[in-house]
Amino acid sequence: MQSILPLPVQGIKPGTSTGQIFWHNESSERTIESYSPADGQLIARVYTSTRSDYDKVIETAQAAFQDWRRWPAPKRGEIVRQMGDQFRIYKKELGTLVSYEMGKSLQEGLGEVQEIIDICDFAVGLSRQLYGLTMHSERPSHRMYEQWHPLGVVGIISAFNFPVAVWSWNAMIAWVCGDVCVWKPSEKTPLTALACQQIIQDVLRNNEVPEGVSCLISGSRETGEWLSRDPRVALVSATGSTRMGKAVGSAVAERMGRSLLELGGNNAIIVSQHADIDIAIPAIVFGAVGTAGQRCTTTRRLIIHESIYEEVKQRLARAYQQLRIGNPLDEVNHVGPLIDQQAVQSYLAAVDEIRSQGGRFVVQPGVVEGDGFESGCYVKPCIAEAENHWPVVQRETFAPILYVMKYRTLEEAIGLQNGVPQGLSSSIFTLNMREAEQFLSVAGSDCGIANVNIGTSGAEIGGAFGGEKETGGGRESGSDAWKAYMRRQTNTINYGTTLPLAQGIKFDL
Ligand code: UN1
Repeated sequence: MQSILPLPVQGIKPGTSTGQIFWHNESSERTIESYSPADGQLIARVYTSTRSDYDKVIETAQAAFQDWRRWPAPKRGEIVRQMGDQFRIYKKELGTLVSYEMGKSLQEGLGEVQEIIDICDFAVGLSRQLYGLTMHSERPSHRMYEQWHPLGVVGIISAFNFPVAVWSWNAMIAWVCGDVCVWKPSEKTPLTALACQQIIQDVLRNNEVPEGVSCLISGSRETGEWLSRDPRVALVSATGSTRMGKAVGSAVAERMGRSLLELGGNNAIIVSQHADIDIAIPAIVFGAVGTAGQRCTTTRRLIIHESIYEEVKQRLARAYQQLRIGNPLDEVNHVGPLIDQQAVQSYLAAVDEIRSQGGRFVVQPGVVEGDGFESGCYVKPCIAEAENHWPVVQRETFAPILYVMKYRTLEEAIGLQNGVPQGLSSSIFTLNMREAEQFLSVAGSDCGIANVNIGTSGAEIGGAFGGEKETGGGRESGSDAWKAYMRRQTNTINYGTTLPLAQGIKFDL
């Protein structure tokens, strides 16, 4: 069995991988250090790509596109099918590495690899369904139809919180569409990205896939800027903070490129007086503390009907007492660490701000210390009574902080739910059909995802994933999100013997 990491791990050269990992002679002296937030250990150093490494990667990717785009889409699907098989084989190893490098629970690390497997299956089917429409022409003996062609080089900027799944949502779909991919993973999780390249390497080699179809570059913000500003990169798909997304979006727009943005969320659950509270409680707790509050779909706000406010609050406080915080690789634990100490600082800053604004903690915050917590990255999930308009509530803090507030009428609840700059995920717990339908109606949730009787996180890959407003408007993964990775061409064919013009225009010579 091959290792899921190129060995030796220490001192990996710029990760310009095409499956066949390039080993450039020239490489920067600069490295990224990957520390595990689970135990604070330095796992590896990875060299960052230099500008000249980057240019070589893009040139190789461009050349690969010339060939890859001519492969029939179902043949490209076959490559993705084989990749899915590889991820099935290495699910445990990759899931464990995700858990160790990123800090999410092993269950969630494995779940993330399952998302890769699922999107591979989805993409294989899709490879036979990249449908265009046909139209009836207004002119006799004319045929009109549309077809979808690949875009070219797709840049993928992914975040630390889903270090491998988000890449796969983009890459697997882009590949069946005929694009080639250049992946810049988060500098906080470079190893899991290398592991993915290693896992698909044999599939690329054995099938003689042109070198450059799958590329990896490593670096920080500057490397992302190269992608955003580069007219050779047709589409930049970026997942991360709204701040990063604004920078990427405007740089790409400046050169009339395409971007697909999947940015911050500030997701709320409305708990109606008609809710089944027994299912609402675990959904809220998983949504708020899962991945230690570091999903973009994390439940950050809870809008509770005043008649059940005290009851829900108390039941949540009791549920939070059961939470076990600790090493994510130990399956008894529910909550792992935050990604790094900088994340702990922003958690603490948010806690201070909640207090100074008059917020009252129902479940107390704090940093966990002592044996097993030496990395300094473990924090206590907390619940605070807060008001929706406070600046701290209006912004996304990537930590397990849940704000609770009450409402009287459903209109008021929907107003609070929508009353933030972000628009990713939302949900309502109610058994009342009118309430549920109102929440999903045109006058209901303004988010890209709106659920009934399930939480805000844990979306399946079959749906289009993404959100509105400052979340960026992009859609990834399932449904017809594939269209973002292709260009549409409208074709009109005249098989007659005359040249009638559209709109009845006469032009006789
Ligand atoms: C993200 O947090 O960036 O819906 C993605 C979910 C996951 C994906 C989250 N399937 O929570």
